[in-house]
Amino acid sequence: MGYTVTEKILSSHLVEGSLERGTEIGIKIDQTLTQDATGTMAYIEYEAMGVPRVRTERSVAYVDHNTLQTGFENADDHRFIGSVAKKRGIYFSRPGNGICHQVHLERFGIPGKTLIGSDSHTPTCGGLGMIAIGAGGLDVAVAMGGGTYYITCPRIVRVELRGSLCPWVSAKDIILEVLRRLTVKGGVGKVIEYCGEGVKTLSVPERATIANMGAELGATTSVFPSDERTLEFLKAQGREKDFTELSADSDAVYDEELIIELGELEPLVACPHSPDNVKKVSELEGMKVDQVLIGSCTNSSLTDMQKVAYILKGKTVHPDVSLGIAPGSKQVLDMLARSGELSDIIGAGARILESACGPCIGMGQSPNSGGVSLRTFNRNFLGRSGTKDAGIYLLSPETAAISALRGVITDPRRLGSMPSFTLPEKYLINDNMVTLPAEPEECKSVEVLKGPNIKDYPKTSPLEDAIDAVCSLKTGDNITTDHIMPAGSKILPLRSNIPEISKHCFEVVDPGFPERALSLGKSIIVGGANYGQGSSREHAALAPLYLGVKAVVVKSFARIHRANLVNAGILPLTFENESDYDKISQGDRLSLDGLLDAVAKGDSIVMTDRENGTRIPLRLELSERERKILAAGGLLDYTRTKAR
Ligand code: MIC
Ligand code: SF4
Repeated sequence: MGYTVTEKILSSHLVEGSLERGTEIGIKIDQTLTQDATGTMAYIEYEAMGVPRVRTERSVAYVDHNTLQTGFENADDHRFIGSVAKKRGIYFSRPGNGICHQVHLERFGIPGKTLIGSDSHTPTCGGLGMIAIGAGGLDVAVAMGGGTYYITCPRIVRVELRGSLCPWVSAKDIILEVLRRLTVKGGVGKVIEYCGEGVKTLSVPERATIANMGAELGATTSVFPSDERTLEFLKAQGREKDFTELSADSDAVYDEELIIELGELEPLVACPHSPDNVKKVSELEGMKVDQVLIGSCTNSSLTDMQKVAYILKGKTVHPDVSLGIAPGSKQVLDMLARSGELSDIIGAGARILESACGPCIGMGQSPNSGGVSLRTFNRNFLGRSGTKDAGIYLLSPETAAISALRGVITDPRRLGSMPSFTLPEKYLINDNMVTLPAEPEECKSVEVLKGPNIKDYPKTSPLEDAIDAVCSLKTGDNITTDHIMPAGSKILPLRSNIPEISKHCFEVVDPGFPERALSLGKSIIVGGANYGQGSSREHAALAPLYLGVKAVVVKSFARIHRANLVNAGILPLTFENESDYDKISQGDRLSLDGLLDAVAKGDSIVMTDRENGTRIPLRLELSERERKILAAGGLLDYTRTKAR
């Protein structure tokens, strides 16, 4: 029996377990990445572990999220990250160098290697044939220290791409079609592996767009083969020595299959407030637009920007529209500047933003009240743009650019014939914004620079045998980590200060939650299906930990958030019968007994609702390792005790 690309990479990195679907496996991690919004905490955790130098083949620390710097906090975080990177053997990508996933794809990703990153869109490098996975900061810190990374052995979905795309239909439309079919829950516990003749028609940056937004499916990751198109990209980046060929065996066995006829796809758009609320652009044509934003780690490659420049050249942005453009990296921006295409973009009236996440994470450019904002990004969760009543639509750069000119949503196929856009033979290579770490003998003298806003990891305590606590919050389905721990320009500067950021926990759902939880001392959250989807931010577990949340009881969890809860020592419990969800009300007194035993060896536990005496059976699906972590009070304590 042959192997899939996923199995080939996983088996060559397997440290624990076997590739049996649904069981926990441990894999060796070759590369890590962090960004600044999750990185400060990841490096606080790394420093607490006491490993002098990273033990990976390559670890890179990026600064791309918190670049608005409206106070000292972000700049202090950047300085802290830079100093830890220098001391601990980590490459430091300075602010201005670009968005972590775009830069990692260009300069560091290597086919066949494993990468974890403290950001949910780390799978972008799946476009290069890597197994690249988003994780919580603490998992990344452990991997930097040489520790094994654990995941549930995924089911593998074969997505066969047939034929080729029609003019002005692009990679974004492919992933929107996958989202339309599978939904935001459809990828949980799975790797999405692309194959078929259609794959060869897509360049690495196009594949990266698709792998990037696989995060919105809840997938563990997405992966493409490494083939002649991969070699073409690596050559153009001056990195052909990093190439290895990698493809699935012809008799490889998959768990599920999906076929997409590329020639039948039309331009698509994800409507508010979920990336799977997908419609055809043609159905929405004529809708008035207030804002258009082009960029983010999904769609900010050189070719994306060249298409935009071509569409905008010699025209003017519609008078009622504000168009913002953020090229994904310094390499992209510099090449656009040299070719004159940047001038075409500026000439049309676009507002040029720095090469960073910016508006994608609510760092500026919030739309007007009730505004319609078209974005080439990957997430349109409620409130993420900074304007709660705005409607955010996710679409391709082609659709975004023509709509910005016309002032209404417009099908880009109206542009008529399309010139061919090909990758440059040579990208402009200048890594001068990547600071190398100090040599091992010099690193002792490097000082770690901590600003006053950088506080310690919250207090943890070992698991207690009984929890008697009030349900401090009951939520519905598909709660995102943006609901739990919102981002945006006001809250992001608090990422390295858990006591302060906790005051905003669940702000968009129930602003009274933080105070209520704190005054209760201990509490339990009850939620619906796919709880914790979206961003990898471990703050969505650390803030509840600080506020005294002991357990989260839901219908089902999203992968990264569940792992972050375990890492924080918070019990992740699921209903045995989903209908029991209806029996609990917010404010009910809930109790769990015999936890030490159950966490040590059980797979179920009964929770009693003291208000009405109802006994609710819950599932406790834990690996042996997770049992020990929870008993110790979290991964940090567990790692420390193991090291002793
Ligand atoms: C996001 O797109 O939501 C983020 C901001 O990049 C997050 C990380 C974070 O919250 O810092 C992610 O995707 O993991
Ligand atoms: Fe940055 Fe947006 Fe990508 Fe997250 S999704 S890494 S905020 S560009």
